[in-house]
Amino acid sequence: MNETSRTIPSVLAAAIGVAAGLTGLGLTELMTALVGGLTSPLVAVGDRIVDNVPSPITQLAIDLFGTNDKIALFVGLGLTLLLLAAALGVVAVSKSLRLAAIGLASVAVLGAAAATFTRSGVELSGSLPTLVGTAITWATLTYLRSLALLPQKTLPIVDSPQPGDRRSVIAGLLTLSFLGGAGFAVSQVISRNRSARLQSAALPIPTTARTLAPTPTSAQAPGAAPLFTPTTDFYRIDTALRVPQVDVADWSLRIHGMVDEERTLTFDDLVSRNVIESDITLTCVSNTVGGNLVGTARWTGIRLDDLLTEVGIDPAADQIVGRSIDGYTCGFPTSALDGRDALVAFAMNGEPLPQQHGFPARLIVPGLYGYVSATKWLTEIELTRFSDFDHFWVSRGYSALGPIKLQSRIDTPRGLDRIDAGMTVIGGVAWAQPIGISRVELSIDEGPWMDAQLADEVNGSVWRQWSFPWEATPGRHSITVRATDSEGNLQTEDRQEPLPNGATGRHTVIVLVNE
Ligand SMILES: Nc1nc2c(c(=O)[nH]1)N[C@H]1C(S)=C(S)[C@@H](COP(=O)(O)O)O[C@H]1N2
Ligand SMILES: [Mo]
Repeated sequence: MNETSRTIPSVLAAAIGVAAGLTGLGLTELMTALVGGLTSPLVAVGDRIVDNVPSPITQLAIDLFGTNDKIALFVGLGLTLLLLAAALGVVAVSKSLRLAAIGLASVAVLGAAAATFTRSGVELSGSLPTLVGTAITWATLTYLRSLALLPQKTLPIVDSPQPGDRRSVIAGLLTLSFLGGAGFAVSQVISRNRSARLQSAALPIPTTARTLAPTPTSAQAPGAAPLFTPTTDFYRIDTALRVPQVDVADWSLRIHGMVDEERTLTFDDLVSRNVIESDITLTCVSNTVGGNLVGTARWTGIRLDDLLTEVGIDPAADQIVGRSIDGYTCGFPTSALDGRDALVAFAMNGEPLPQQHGFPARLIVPGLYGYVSATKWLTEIELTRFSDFDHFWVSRGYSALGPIKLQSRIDTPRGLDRIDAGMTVIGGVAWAQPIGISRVELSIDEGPWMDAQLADEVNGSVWRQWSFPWEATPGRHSITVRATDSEGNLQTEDRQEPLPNGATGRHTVIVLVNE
């Protein structure tokens, strides 16, 4: 270590590293937003984490952060990179440039590998953004370093800087960090605009052969969640850190595997078929008892059974696999084609599917958890056998089959709500897709079970709303709900975690009633 380098404080060295990292990452993001078909290394690394973390940790993340789990992952990844970049700066400025090069190259190899070996196979252009980003980071790093290590006499500054004056270094690193930050911000704007543009290409929604009447208000119970979940509030669960942006002009749906006649549909082919609407409650296997990873929408699409009858299914096939453009797969039994409205859906609540919910088309199968059935950004339907193919979550510890379990939830009052004594309404939802609910009961303070009032049923695949007028007395009370399905099965009180095939147990809320 020479005299000059020892005079650089480590904070400044770390800041140089961070500035170099920000510049490299920000400009790489900008490049991937501008050039179609390139994957951001940040997203690629995140994807590989999502694909490989053990399922109990995924579930924990969902429990802790809910649908913000992706943001949590990015924040964690960002902080890690920040620390690495700071370390890179310290090593480069105060220790050895060669060591810094080795460090940066190692991170780059990870990033490039993550973007090359993707879920859907080997992506040859995958490492390109990482290479560019690494080059920018290195150039920035060495530039700022040389600025910082420049002997005082060669500094071409008129008001002769004092020894240790580092204005030019700080100005340089702030400028470059700003450039990186701006690159990142612009990349976000570009991607948002592209989403809006791509989505408008799917308009108008075609007229349907079976248009549903508006749902009667008698199907909505007081105190229960809205019968139809507003699209903006609809839960979102998927492994896609960056929502795939699909152009309907390039999109197609290929139906292949154990079929008599393989077929490929364009988006126009899809929407010019026999289109129907169906109200269906979608449920996530990761939903905990009382949780909100469940929502109801009016879906527009074509019937999957019609489509598959046309192509002809080999009787030996027992699994229908839905493959997404991002490599994700669902798989469910051919026996689900029993007349329920299994759909290839392209609209949700009267609008083209939002990007996050699978634009331009997805599967929706009543009665099956989303992880086995509801492939978003659908591009392939493959007929195969369970013995020949495991869908995405199977190797991660979830069951191959995912029928939705009978469940019920109290929406009002919320847990630990403080309410006034007197008449109040308890309300909520219960579901047993596709057969429906026949009874909902409540128990206050573990007392006798009392029947709740059921709102009208929309269909067996939509959650059933219920309410219960309650004379609340002062003090602390527990309210527990249980449901019975239309075949007389009572919701179990046995508690089971979401892994491997859906939570069981009964929802209880504690409420505090004022004097
Ligand atoms: N391509 C793709 N489709 C997917 C998933 C995914 O990770 N990737 N997740 C599934 C799961 S687990 C659920 S619960 C539903 C959720 O659909 P939503 O986000 O529209 O509510 O999508 C399913 N379809
Ligand atoms: Mo899910």
